[in-house]
Amino acid sequence: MIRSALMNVMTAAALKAGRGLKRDFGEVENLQVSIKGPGDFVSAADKKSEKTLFEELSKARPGYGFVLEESGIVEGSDKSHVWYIDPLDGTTNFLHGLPIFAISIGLAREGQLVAGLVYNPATDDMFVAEKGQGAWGNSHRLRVAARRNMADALIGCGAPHIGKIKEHPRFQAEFAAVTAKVVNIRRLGAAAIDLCYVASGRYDGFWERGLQSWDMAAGVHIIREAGGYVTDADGGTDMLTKGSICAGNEFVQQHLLDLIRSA
Ligand code: 2AM
Ligand code: CA
Repeated sequence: MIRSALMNVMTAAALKAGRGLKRDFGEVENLQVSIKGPGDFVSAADKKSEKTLFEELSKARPGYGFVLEESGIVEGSDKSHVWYIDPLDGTTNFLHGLPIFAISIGLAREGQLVAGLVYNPATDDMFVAEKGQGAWGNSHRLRVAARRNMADALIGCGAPHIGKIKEHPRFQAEFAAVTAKVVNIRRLGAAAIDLCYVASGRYDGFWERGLQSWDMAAGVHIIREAGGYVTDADGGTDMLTKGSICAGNEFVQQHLLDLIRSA
């Protein structure tokens, strides 16, 4: 467990927003059968979650800046701190009644990630990390998996949706290259949770393109504090600006990166 003032603030905000999301998730199932579907309802749930997170974090840490999925950039008077917030990662899952979604909160200080939290209110799974204090999942210390054989590695990925059809050929080539070398592939649909699964050793590695900074900031920090390695798809450290990510332990990350670069 991390007992710090910062983590208390982050956890309290996530639990408050999470209560609302969980309530709304309970309604989604009933809306599947309506002609209009749950689209507008989910969009409102997403915005409500963001409003709660913004208000709670602004109250507790006045002046910090924000990068928010729904509202964009909010400059703060304190130029050295920025929150990266995804109020509902895994929106498509939420919309379809799949309990794989999360609130993701990352904090950067002077441009360096220093804290991360990913919370799935449907399963009550909470992943947190703070610089120098390790990564934790529901009060257990997290460590990336130790596997050093790609043929034993379970690899997660994210696929571009129908609106990004131009990205499909590259994804399919990468998918083929990775499938040929690893034990199998998984695709959950919530990048923040996928990254925590790398941190907890459930996945040996993960890659995805077309993400945003708020999808990744918390998860990147949590993986690093769990002893893992993270780069963008070109092998650099510009994940948050390039929107691509490749993660794993030192061995798997390097081999996975080689596979997707050669695809
Ligand atoms: P979201 O649910 O917050 O949109 C799925 O592969 C992952 O991609 C999810 O984490 C999803 O986050 C993210 N993603 C980023 N941009 C997206 C977009 N424009 N449409 C759908 N998913 C997106
Ligand atoms: Ca997201």
